[in-house]
Amino acid sequence: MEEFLKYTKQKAVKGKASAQDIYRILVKECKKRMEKTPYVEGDKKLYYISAEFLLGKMLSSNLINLGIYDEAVAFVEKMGYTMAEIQDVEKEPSLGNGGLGRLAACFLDSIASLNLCGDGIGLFYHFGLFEQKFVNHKQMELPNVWIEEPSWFTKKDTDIQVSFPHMTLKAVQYDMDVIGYHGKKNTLHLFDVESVDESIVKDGISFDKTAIDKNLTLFLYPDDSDDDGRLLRIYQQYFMVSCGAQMILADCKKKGYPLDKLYEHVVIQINDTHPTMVILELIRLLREEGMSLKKACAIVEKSCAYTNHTILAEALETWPMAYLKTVVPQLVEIIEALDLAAAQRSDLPSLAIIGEDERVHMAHIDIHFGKSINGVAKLHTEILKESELHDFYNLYPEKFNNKTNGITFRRWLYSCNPQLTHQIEKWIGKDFYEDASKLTELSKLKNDEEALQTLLDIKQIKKQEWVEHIYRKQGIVINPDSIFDTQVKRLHEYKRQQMNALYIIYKYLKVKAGEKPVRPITFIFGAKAAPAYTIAKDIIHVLLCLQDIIANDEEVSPYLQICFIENYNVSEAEKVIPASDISEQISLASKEASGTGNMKFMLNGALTLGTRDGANVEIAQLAGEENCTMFGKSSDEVIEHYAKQDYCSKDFYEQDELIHTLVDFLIGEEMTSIGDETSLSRFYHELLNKDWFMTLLDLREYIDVKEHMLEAYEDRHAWSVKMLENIAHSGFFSSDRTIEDYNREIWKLS
Ligand code: 8GP
Repeated sequence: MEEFLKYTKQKAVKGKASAQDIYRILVKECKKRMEKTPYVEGDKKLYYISAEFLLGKMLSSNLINLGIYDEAVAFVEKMGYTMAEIQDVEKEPSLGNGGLGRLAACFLDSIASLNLCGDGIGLFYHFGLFEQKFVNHKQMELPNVWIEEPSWFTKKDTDIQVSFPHMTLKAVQYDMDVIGYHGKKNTLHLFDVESVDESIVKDGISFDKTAIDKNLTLFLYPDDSDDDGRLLRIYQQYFMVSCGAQMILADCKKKGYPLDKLYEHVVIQINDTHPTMVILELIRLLREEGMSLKKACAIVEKSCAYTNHTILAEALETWPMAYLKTVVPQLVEIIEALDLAAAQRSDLPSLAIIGEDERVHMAHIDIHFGKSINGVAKLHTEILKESELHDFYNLYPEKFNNKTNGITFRRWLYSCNPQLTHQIEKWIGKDFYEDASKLTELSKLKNDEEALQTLLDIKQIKKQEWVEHIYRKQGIVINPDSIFDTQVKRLHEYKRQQMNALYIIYKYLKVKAGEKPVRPITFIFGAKAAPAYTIAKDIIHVLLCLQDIIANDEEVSPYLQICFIENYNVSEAEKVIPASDISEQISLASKEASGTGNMKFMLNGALTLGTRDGANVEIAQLAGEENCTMFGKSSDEVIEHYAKQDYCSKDFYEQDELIHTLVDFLIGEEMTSIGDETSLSRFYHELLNKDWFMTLLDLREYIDVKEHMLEAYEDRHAWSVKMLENIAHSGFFSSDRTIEDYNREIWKLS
């Protein structure tokens, strides 16, 4: 680390080094070492194609994986800063939206750390997912400007071009080194269009959706509520997969691999259906190489695997054939051929590639013409097999498998919670760094009063840090001795932030009636709503209004507080998760495929308050039911309600006085005096007349168990034992384990 020392001498003496200066030095040092790091080599290579890579800031993560984190911290402190202050300088890449994108980033880290040869392929969005601002209790969207110097990405020479009917777009390639933990490196390849033009973005995030050459890589998930938006998404998807497929085949040719043995050297993991067209594009390119259609299909089927991340019907992409004819006419003949081939395997209309409505079912292409389909938690995979994709499962039972999600502990423990990490090292030694299952040894401390107190003390330190952070960021003063009850995730009705809001109304009314909680509670939220998702934005509005009503009520504010984190992203998650006491995982059972936030909270000693959904089920099994609070109707019951169509929210409203009162509050005097009546009443009517995600079904039980949980917090000893047991049993959720599973059962890399 001579670079650091040289610098210390030059600048420290003069006392002039700014946080920016130090950040630059550290990036330079990392990049120097990364350049020297050899690539992981292998006879077979994985390509993980994804519309999103929600990377988070990269400095700490790279320092950790390069093995120079402690040295860097010492340097930073010598210069009079904390690592957090230096890390703050970096802008977070805005290349993802939620779980699926963050999972892709954790996977890249684990793939390299396990010394597996595997690269990522995606798009280089200039503004990515929008930046969220709150104005008048509402979400506003702005372009998220994140590209800056120094950058972890390097522009590479490429002659890749992608042709559409009226234009050919030249690709620009940005590569980022992905360093494994004390190991070698892989690459993330992100593609941009040469003709992109940032200046067409006006008024927040509006732009001309038809100017494809200029807009293709501006935003992640551009608004698809109209035809132009939907066409743009197809342009994006095809551009991404065509660049990827061209790169993969060129790599193979360069290495001298015969293309008819592609599957021996290449495996492509398709992250949800956004990259599905890679199957079609590979077939097209192989045919251009002179291969027959039949042979090309067979080779591609053996090379591709698909991960499903959601069972929400509206998220399973189907594109009208007419759109595909407009954007990718060169693929249409292949789609029709695959549709015929699929029909020969099964004549069930539910398995067709081209539906009767002339829409192309993207997931069906993956399942028929890929070798594997996996869900992301045990329950999710069971639901896929038993109901959602049951006919497919009957046809291809051998293709279905489960890969329960995981998270990289290097970011979600070592980097975001060094205090806890060091303490764990003191307790059980260093082995857990390489093998997370070793964390179970922590259970031996469950009768050790001193250790348990240390756990509580570390939580308190993290709470204090967060309180200071949120004050600096949003000017909100939070009581660090309150209970931190946190729900941070994308905003979606199925995740039921609205149920939490109704609980807060319940609590508010209780305090007004003189029933004060033993200890103050801080309800923390963080969530972005898709710009065109009106009801989700209404829910944000409800929460922001409540935040204000409570803050301005002298009777209530000493006991209750809401803090809605603005522009919630990976960096915010890294700060709030270690500080939280309660992890809200309250989706309607059967709807959350897995969840990965739930795992991050568990690892950092927060207790789960959750439904039996997604990976919550596995969390409760591992940590022990007694160390979590589970509630709500089971996924079987929920699926039955959908089948019978017998859930009626109005019945709950009419038959339960309490629910009636809570729901009415939404359009009552307090709310309408500061909120937007149209938005509030739209949401009120949605709850009463539709409530597609059954908020009122579980509300009563939610209130009951949450009350108990808050009471249980007062037994600090018992609570700390639960914290310990959660941390001790979180090792299974390391993404290293997940990646080992993928590799053993699907990728088979050496
Ligand atoms: C998410 C699932 O909702 C979540 O349960 C799961 O943990 C995560 O994927 C990783 O598997 N799904 C998405 O993020 C998703 O479907 N995003 C679509 C908007 C693209």
